[in-house]
Amino acid sequence: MRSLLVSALICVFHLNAISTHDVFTNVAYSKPVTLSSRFKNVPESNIVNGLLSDYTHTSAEKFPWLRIDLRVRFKIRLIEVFARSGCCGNQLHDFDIRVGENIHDMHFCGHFTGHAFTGQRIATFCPHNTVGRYVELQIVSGNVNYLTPAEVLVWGVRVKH
Ligand SMILES: [Ca+2]
Repeated sequence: MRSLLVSALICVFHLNAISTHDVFTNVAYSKPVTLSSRFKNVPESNIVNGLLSDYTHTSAEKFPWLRIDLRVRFKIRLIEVFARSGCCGNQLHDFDIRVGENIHDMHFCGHFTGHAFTGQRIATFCPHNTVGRYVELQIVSGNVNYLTPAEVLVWGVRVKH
């Protein structure tokens, strides 16, 4: 009887542990994207369409940026950025990633130093318990830059309150 009770308690604890486990998904998929500028008619939505074979493209700027609006608040753990896959991966370089609940109050999540290679995946873990609705990526070095990632994945879980 006693062992049965212990087993039951372990089972309840185990179920509780499972039910509170966060399941992170790519919450950037198909969400609205804003670019600091747009090169020709390359769609900004290309960075959230699930394909690594296309990309978006700003005009030449000193510090080009993009912003994804996740629509609601998420706890964000990991952000993956993919350089374009056909050529020119080195256009993606020296960028900051910021996350915030308000576009006027963005918080540093991570930084990539140097030039990406073509097709490179760059993974950035945000600080523990990062919560936000907006994700920004901005090149912060150089004078003439094009921001041309192929895809951005934001791994998050919905915040209810
Ligand atoms: Ca894409």
